[in-house]
This record gives sequence, C-alpha cells and structure tokens, in this order.
Amino acid sequence: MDSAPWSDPPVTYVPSTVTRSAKIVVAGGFGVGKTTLIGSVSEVKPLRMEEPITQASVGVDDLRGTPEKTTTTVAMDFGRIHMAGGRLALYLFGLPGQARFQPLWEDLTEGALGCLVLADTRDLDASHDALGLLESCGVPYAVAINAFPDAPSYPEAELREALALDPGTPLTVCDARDRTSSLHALITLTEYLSERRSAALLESRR
Ligand SMILES: Nc1nc2c(ncn2[C@@H]2O[C@H](COP(=O)(O)OP(=O)(O)O)[C@@H](O)[C@H]2O)c(=O)[nH]1
Ligand SMILES: [Mg+2]
Repeated sequence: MDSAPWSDPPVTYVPSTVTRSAKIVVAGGFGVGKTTLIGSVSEVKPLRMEEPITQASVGVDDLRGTPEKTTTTVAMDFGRIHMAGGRLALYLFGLPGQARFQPLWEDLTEGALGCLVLADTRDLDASHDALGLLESCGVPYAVAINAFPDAPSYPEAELREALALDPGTPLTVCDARDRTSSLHALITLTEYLSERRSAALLESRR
C-alpha cells in the first residue's frame, strides 16, 4: 500500500512549479475515513485535531463499523498536495463527521472550490447531512465510497439512488489508506470541477 511522502523526509514548501491553488473540503459521516484519506495523500505532515473518544459518546457516535477507532476529529484535518504536473496545489480541509459540528462545517466550507464526500456502504445515511449541507451552500462535490473489507458492495445505480445523487455527480470507489487510490478520488473531483468551470465559461460567452 502506498504511504504518504511525509513519512520520509517532510516536504514543507509549496513546489515552485505551482501556479494555482484551491481549497478542497473532505466531508462525510463519522468514521468514513476522512482523516485517513488526508493523511494518506498529504505531502506535508497533516494537521490533525483528534481527541480520544470517551464514554460521553456512547450511544451518540456509532463505532460499529470501525471498532478500532479510538479518536475523533473535533475541529478539522488539514493537508496539502500538488498535482496536474506540479502546477496545482490543493489545500485539503477535513470536516468533523458528526452533524453536531454543522456550524463548523459551514465555516470550513466557505471559499471551497469543491468537496470530496466519503461514504461507507455499511451506513450510507451517515453521509446525508454532509450532502445536504453542500447542496444548500452550492459547493460542487464528488462522492467516493471508501471500501472497507466487510462492507457490502452495491450496483452504482443503487448507490446513486440511496445517496440521491444527480446523474452528473461523479461516484468512485477508493481505499482511504492507499495514497494512489485516494489521489485518484481527488483527481476525479478536480476533473469534474474543471469540466464544470469550462461549461460555465462557454455558457457565459453565448
Ligand atoms: N479497513 C479499512 N479501515 C479504514 C479505512 N479508512 C479508514 N479506516 C479506519 O477506520 C477508522 C476511521 O477512520 P477515520 O479516518 O478516523 O474516519 P473519519 O471519522 O472519517 O475521520 C480508523 O481506525 C481507520 O484506520 C479503509 O479504507 N479500510
Ligand atoms: Mg476524522
């Protein structure tokens, strides 16, 4: 499995090839793998704001799918990567999963070019709140199913229906622990954002 480059010598500076940058948000329910994905792709040591899960979360935060999870994001995750031949830097902001953090979601989503929504087929409903927020604030998004080994797989049409996705919304599958796979999910999102931008430009010239 590919690991993040910062586990070797840390890369701290934005490469001189970068000419454009974008803020990207990573959203989705509790335990879907947001912190894991940002950690696997980031070139800089990710900033994590994790706190231990305590007794207070019993019956509130659902740990059935991820019994080994011992901490939870209480503010945000932050990471950075560059892509598109080194020209584009993405600043990744991971949201906390629980809907009780909604005011924070709204703040962190401000100014984002787009969002990657992670979902787990064992609990697709857990990503509904994040999808609802993105719809209401008009942030374009792509969805990636983070494939846990014991999670059921469904035909794409059923997943789209369960998540109420528009036909044009990209839907892909990833393993959040794997750098190449996570990068692929982010590339799917950035290609979609770039197509939308080109279409909007064409429309404005008509
Ligand atoms: N098997 C498997 N475990 C994963 C995967 N992604 C995350 N995990 C584990 O699932 C737990 C929850 O992941 P985390 O990134 O903290 O979820 P978050 O709440 O969305 O930030 C952690 O213990 C991860 O190690 C995955 O793709 N496969
Ligand atoms: Mg997290």
